[in-house]
Amino acid sequence: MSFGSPILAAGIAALVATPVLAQPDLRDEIFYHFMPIAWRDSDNDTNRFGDFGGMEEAIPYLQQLGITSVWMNPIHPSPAYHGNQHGRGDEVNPWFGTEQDFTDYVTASDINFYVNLWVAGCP
Ligand SMILES: [Ca+2]
Repeated sequence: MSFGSPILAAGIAALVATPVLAQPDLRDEIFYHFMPIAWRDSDNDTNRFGDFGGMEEAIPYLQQLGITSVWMNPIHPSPAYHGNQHGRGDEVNPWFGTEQDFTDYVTASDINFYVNLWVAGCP
């Protein structure tokens, strides 16, 4: 089986080989789902796309709602206007910010984050 990208293949192999020590029981999680492009713009860019800064600003709101996990549509570079169809799964779409912005966002709280990765859509 080939995944196309050696980086993605290595990432998937690492996930499969690494035991998960503290995986939450998803039946106990309270999820909030959104499309990153359409949620929380922080920099008033031309298209008013959502971005990691805006998502991070919304963490107190999510905590107030009692959210324990966030489920995001793909955050990877995309040729599609909606960002849901994506290319490389090992990069973040610059519409949303940088990899450091993403890291800052997902480490800013104790909320769990899940990102859709359409493996069949990766080149
Ligand atoms: Ca923006």
